[in-house]
Amino acid sequence: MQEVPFILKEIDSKLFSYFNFKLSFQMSLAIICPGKNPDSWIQAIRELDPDLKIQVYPEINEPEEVEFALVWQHPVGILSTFRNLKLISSMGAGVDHILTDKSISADLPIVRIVDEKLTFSMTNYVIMGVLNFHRRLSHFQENQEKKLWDMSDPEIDVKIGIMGVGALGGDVLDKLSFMGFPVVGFGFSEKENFEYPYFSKARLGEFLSEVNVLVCLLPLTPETESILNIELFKQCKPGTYLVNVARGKHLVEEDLTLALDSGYLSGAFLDVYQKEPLPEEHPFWEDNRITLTPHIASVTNPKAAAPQILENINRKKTDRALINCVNRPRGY
Ligand code: OXD
Repeated sequence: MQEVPFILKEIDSKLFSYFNFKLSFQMSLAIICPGKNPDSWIQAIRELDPDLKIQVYPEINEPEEVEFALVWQHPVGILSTFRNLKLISSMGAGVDHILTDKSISADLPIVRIVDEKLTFSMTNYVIMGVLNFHRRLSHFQENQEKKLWDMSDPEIDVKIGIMGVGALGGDVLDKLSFMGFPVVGFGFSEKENFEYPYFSKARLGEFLSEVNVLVCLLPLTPETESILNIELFKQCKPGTYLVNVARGKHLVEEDLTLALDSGYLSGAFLDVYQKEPLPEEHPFWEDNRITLTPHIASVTNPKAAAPQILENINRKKTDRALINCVNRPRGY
């Protein structure tokens, strides 16, 4: 038998390894959420699609297989190393943690979670903040500590201003209004035929002069960062109560203390901070005008969110329109 020339053998083995690689190539989902336990996400996704290969950061051994990524505060720059990436899903409602990574290609679609359970929890949290002020709960708790029976001023009349009237803010408006509270909305864009009195950006001062409870549910964008600052607080009705459930970066924290000291604000109910976890030495811990919780207002439930993550993966695979897609230039 004639000997196969060396060069052909070489080509043959290259082709073999190429096809072998192609055959074993599997699209996969990368879960990247450093500092968070990914187990409940893995379980929720596996229950719905046991065949989808999942790689969990930092053990992403086949980066070329990553076509989909599910992320929460990923290390900046990592997503652009997946050359076959087709879709990025946020683990939460917010996407500011993704959009701050400027290395992500501008045409990669990003989707976020819009979920009834998330909305339900957020609305209930805001209602709790509003009721705390309206029914003076912190005040009566202080009286309890002093064993003081004081029935004066049991309620404060409130009119609530919601900054950010998207999926979450819209539900908060509906539920508070249903409970009988007067409500108004504020947002950066113009809106026609909005169900509630609505103020756009140019009428911020007017909006602030109408309300004595201010709820921030705005998306974090370059335009909304630090919007809760002393200049804004000066335009509020004296003694306004602030509820911030959006992002810590909306609030200039020293300005909150200043506004409380000056009486522009009378108290605050906070769930988010510039730095999380809130450092032990932070003055907010000891300020009894502030009620604080550790970013728990509305935590994504992986079981509830997994179906829409997989729905989007399937839509992407078959080139169909995605749901809850982020408008990249708008930033939310
Ligand atoms: C979110 C959050 O964006 O939890 O969902 O902050």
